[in-house]
Amino acid sequence: MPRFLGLVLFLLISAPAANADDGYRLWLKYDLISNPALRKEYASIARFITCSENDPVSKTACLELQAGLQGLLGKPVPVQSSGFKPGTIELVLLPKGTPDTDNLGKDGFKIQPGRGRTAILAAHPSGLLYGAFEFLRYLQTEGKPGELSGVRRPRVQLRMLNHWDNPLGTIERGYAGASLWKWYELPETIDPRYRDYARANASIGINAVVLNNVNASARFLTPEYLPKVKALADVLRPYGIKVFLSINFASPKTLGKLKTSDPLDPQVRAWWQEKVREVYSYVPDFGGFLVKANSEGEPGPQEHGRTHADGANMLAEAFRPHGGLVIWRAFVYGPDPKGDRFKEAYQEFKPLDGQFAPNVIVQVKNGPIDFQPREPFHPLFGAMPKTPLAMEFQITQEYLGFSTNLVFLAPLFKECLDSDTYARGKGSTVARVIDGSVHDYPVTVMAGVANTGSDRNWTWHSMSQANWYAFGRLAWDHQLSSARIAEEWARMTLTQDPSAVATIKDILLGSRETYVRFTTPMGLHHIMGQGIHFGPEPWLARSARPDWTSIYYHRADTVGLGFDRTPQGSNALSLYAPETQQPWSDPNSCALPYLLWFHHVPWDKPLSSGRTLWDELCLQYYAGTDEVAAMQARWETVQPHVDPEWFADVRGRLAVQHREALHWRDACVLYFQTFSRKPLPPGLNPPKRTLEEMKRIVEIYQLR
Ligand code: GCW
Repeated sequence: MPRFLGLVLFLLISAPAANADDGYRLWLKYDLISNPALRKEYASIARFITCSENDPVSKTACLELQAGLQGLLGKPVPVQSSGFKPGTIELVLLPKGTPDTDNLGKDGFKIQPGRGRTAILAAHPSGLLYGAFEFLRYLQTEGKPGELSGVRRPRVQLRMLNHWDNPLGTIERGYAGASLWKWYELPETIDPRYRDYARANASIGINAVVLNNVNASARFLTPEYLPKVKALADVLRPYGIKVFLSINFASPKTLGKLKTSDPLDPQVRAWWQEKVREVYSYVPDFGGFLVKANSEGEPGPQEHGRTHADGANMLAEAFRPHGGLVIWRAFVYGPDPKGDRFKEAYQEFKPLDGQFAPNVIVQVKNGPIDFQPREPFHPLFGAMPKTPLAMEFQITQEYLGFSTNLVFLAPLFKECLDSDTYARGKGSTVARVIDGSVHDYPVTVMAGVANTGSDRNWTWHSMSQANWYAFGRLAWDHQLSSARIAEEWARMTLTQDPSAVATIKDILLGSRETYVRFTTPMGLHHIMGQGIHFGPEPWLARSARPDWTSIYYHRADTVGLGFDRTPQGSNALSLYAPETQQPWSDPNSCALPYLLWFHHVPWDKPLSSGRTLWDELCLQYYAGTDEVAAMQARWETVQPHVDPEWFADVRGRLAVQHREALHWRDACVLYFQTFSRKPLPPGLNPPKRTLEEMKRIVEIYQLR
């Protein structure tokens, strides 16, 4: 064989398959639609695009539509600025005063299929952008005629990612590599990834981004960093995305060299006003500040004897001339060993309702503790009628197995959004508090702590891309079901094969409950490894603060398990409306997923399942672990239908997840057994490892 032929053969064999999928393209693949009949049908309605608008966002809409259609249909789709030929998709900005414009609002759009022409109508360019992506989604998910037409409007105005990215490129609680933002080479060098990030966000309706960590460095407000922020804002703007920054409340002192950062000090107020003016000189459409104050050691107004409202209002005043917002976080808790962390944000913020300036929004985590695998909704939702409340979800899996575990978060988000606060009677769901319809909030925000990073596939665990997708879709429309979101994502990202789609959807939909079962069943919470928040450490009894230990939360003793939050205990239950309290207040009828959130339950108490607490607990740990094995088996069945690289990646990670589930199961069952002093229920094989061995394994997780 001639030498060069050998080389060619070698290259052919060793080159990755043409369709190898490294995950970079996310759900925006735009590969050729494989069904020829469908392709033909779609091609007949998408032969040309007409777009006469010249603003940057409308132009983006047009180019995205063109690129997407060309990929999906496998042929050029020319763009024209006017004219009409059969098969035209027309992007139309409705003139002000057209009856439809009010109805569509800022970001809404209407798709009107007609004979030979499909119109995408909007009142603002961003509506055209979202309409273009909706049209593409319709093709990508092989939509049926009739599904396309109609008006779509987001239910929440600001659909926002919060990046916990630091100036030196690390990400707090980030598991997908380094920060996307290469601060050291900005503003001169613009990584093409910024644009791809913007596209992905725009395709799911995300329109706001906080670039840096809430544990904020004052550095971002310096003349060294503001040009970098401007460079990023310039890339994101054509995709309809506004930029926000997290700030450090002590900046007047650290950066401005003032004697104090007291929010009522006139010099401090003037400093912030000047600083905000300077920020706007770089980014004229700047969104505002996100603030973590007097929380986990971050500076804030309380050091100066002032309230959260004083601090927020001072900043709000600085933003008023520019139309910007102050998003003030409610994640605060004090180290009171006798207190209950569950109640602290409520006690701090509820009395301030009505005291915040109109351009302040208070951002509340979904649950009262901290992004646990399952939490009851935060009692502040529904309790602050005069203060717009933003939702803060966590997309990065800080407490959900980082990126080695497959956990689809849409069901977690939905469970919280669908909870009823009863603030204005039945149906006052958390979702309706957030979208402003319960209390008529003038500004509405849903934020998610991002799970993106510099890894090629953006999220490290390739299936975690679904969580970024789900967050955006739910921020746009909280009425979408988890099942629909899972199906859309699977079709756009992985396969069109109906049985494989069904299997992937099932895996996704069950995954969060499985994770809860093998880590924190029945309402256990905050029993994970200290510091890194990974793996089980239910025995953790000493830490810098009592509310960072595990025993503070599970309260195991020889009598039973769980945190009594009834009137006999901390009475945190009383923070909820009576109708919300009712199903949780009686240990005999409390739904099992919430039981140990609210009750200290005797080990041998019979539960609604017919088993005792101890038996049920063991069963849950074992069932959760077995469910991971079942996920592994189900994933094997999709092999013929998904990209080999993806398949192998997920297969490997599921194997890791199974090993970790066994750690959780064995560690927790053996540890709680030291209190229950009971054997495992019949049919369950006792762990092969001892508690001491488990402690050693977990200790190794924590080693530096
Ligand atoms: O969940 C905790 C995290 C911290 C985080 C904090 C917060 C950014 O462990 O890493 O800090 O919450 O939300 O402020």
